[in-house]
Amino acid sequence: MAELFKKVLIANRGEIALRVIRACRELGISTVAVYSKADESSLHVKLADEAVCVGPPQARLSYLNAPALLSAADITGADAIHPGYGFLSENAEFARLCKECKVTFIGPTPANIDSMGDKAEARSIAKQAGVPLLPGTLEPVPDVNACASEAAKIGYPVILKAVSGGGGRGIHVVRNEEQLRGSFDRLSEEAKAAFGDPGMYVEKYCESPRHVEIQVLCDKFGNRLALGERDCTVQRRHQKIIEEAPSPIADEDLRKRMSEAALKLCKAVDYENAGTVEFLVDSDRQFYFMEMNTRIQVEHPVTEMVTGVDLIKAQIRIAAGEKLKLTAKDIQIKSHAIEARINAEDPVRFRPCPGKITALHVPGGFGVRIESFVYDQYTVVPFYDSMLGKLIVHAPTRAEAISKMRQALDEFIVEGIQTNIPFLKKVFAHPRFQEGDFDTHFLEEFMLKNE
Ligand code: MV4
Repeated sequence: MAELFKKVLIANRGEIALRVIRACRELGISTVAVYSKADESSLHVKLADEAVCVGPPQARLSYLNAPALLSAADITGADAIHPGYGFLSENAEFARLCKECKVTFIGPTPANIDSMGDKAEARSIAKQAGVPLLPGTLEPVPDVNACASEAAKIGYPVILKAVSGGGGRGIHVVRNEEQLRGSFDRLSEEAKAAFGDPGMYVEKYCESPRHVEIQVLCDKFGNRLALGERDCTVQRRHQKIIEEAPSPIADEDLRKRMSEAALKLCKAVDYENAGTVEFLVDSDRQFYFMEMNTRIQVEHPVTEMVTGVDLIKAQIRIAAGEKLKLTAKDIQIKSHAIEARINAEDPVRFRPCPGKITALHVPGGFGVRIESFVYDQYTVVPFYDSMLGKLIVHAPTRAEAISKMRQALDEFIVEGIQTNIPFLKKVFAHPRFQEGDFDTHFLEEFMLKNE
């Protein structure tokens, strides 16, 4: 067996930093936290074996500051870096820098990150690998005329997407040529400003899809495993709010076909470590490749609950050169898990709502898991995203999981700051949610307008 790392530096903050610290502890690996000046009193600083301040509050100067992070790894003697999600987790250049500094980046190869980071290239690779795609271009369209002629071939409505976007950024639906001509140049300029790349591609627009994604683990020896799907259809402005596993619309057959497609893509790019292949599923339960996320995701715990696999430990073991011991027959999904993201935001306008937590009671009990970095009297700082943590429930059936989630949310007490807990309670009480009968427009249609 390959030797695991001696010391892992966690290049992140918040709940995911704690999640990684705990996994390292269990594996007998010591940990280095990094923190910004605004995070001095964060739990990840207290729970790690060592902690290094890497800069001022702004993420650009701290959690995104590659030289500072690599210097911290150097002075503490860390032999690996776990990037968590967000920040530098999908930055191929950072993964390359780690290699140059002889520190293992716990994640995919720089080439993996690059090929999936270019959304048109990812489509092209998926197509070659035989993964189902919506009709559309496999390369960026050079200008508005080319875009209009492609759109005419595909048939309206179409969706314009930035090649370097992803996760709902840089996308726009157009329903006719006039709308396309009215927005193409502006979108391309916005993409250039946001991602440094004006490239746009065009795809048939799917009106009422569900977002279903497959978790994969791949080792350095060509062993690849799919760990079932997560349904992340409940979103607001491309912010996921509730995720569950399995998907209410998946059966063994759909899961098998989506898993095979995901693994074909992994094989095509020689993917390594944990990843997620995102699909849209239309109302006829046809699925289409959207993009691949080359990181551990926020919602990974629902997969852990239904498969029994610790995905963070798996990432560390794979990066250290261990072989995947699990095979497809070890993955049997017979229970249900749901995650709700708990955000510090005002429940009406959804605006971030930092401040001091003056009282805190978190739910517990059989099948209730909390992943959070906050504690009583902690002050939520305004510099980062507003997620305080995640509540995950696990039960034999979806109905029981929903019931458990509702009890848990009722037990939750957070005073001093506003949270989205009241909003979550309404979603879980909604008959359409309870029936599993919703698409990506659910929150906008049923929660915001009619309330
Ligand atoms: C789409 C789509 C419909 N048709 N592509 C949004 C996030 C990014 N990963 C892709 N997204 C979409 N792409 C085609 N061809 C609808 C969405 C979409 C969406 C997808 C998943 C979850 C929520 C969504 C909300 C609006 C739009």
